[in-house]
Amino acid sequence: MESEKAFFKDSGVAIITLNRPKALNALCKQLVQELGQVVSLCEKDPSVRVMIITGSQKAFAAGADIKEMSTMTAMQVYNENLFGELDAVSKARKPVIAAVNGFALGGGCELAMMCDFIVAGENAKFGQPEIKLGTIPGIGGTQRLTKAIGKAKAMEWNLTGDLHDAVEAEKAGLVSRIVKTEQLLEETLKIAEKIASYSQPIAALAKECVNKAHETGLQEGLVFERRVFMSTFASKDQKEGMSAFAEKRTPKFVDE
Ligand code: DAK
Repeated sequence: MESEKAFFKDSGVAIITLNRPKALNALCKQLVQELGQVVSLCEKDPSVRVMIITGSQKAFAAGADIKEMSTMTAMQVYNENLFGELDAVSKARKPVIAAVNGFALGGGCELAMMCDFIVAGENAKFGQPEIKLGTIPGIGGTQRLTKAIGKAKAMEWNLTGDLHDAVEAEKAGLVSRIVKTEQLLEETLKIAEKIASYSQPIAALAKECVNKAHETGLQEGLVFERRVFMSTFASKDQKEGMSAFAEKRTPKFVDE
């Protein structure tokens, strides 16, 4: 197995670890296939409420596997729908957090950006170095990155291929927070467990609304948000959440 998963059933958080140390977790076809399968399984597994995708202390993922990719033809890339399995990450309804230590380069940075947000260890390094290889990003490095950090920085990152540390990435808005390298998983778990303690459908709706902001104009997004807000009032969890507040007790959400 090039990737592995560990379940923390009590808290509902699944930790998916990229595990290909000999190549700094470079995304070969097998790893990507397994990752897509594991994420799809987690989506279906009711005991999983939130996913964390992480790597090692040295590398989240140093990009697509350059050696495997180098001899591919354009038609092979198209016919195989190379890395199409990663749609499982970007289209997941459950929250997915990237916990990044070390290198998140090329496809690795793009994978992290497919997650809902990125928590970075102090030693994290991000970049889109494809230009150095005579190519460009293929799964969001020019698109999601531009939406995340704006045109000027995304342009510079893509045109220079330079690496950027965690502080720079956080300042740019790519990373939601920085934690100590050794505490990356522990800190990310705390965030994931907090999210897992809330109503799952309400979290999924909140996620849909934030994503909508990326895909549409402000007025349309505001109407969408208003409709979704209204729909939460049809849920048991909204009634429970507000009653619990008034009664000064912890809510017991039932995901309905
Ligand atoms: N691919 C294959 N092997 C890699 C690799 C990669 N991306 N990155 C590292 N490795 C391997 C190294 O070859 C080395 O293997 P051995 O020589 O020991 O066999 C081992 O990992 C350790 O790496 P280094 O010896 O280089 O370690 P250093 O600490 O000295 O340097 C580094 C770390 C991360 C700075 C360096 O390894 C590096 O620059 N790596 C390449 C980073 C990179 O250029 N990444 C972008 C790859 S292109 C697509 C969608 C997406 C993509 C493509 C298509 N479609 C939908 C069509 C994505 C493209 C990319 O990501």
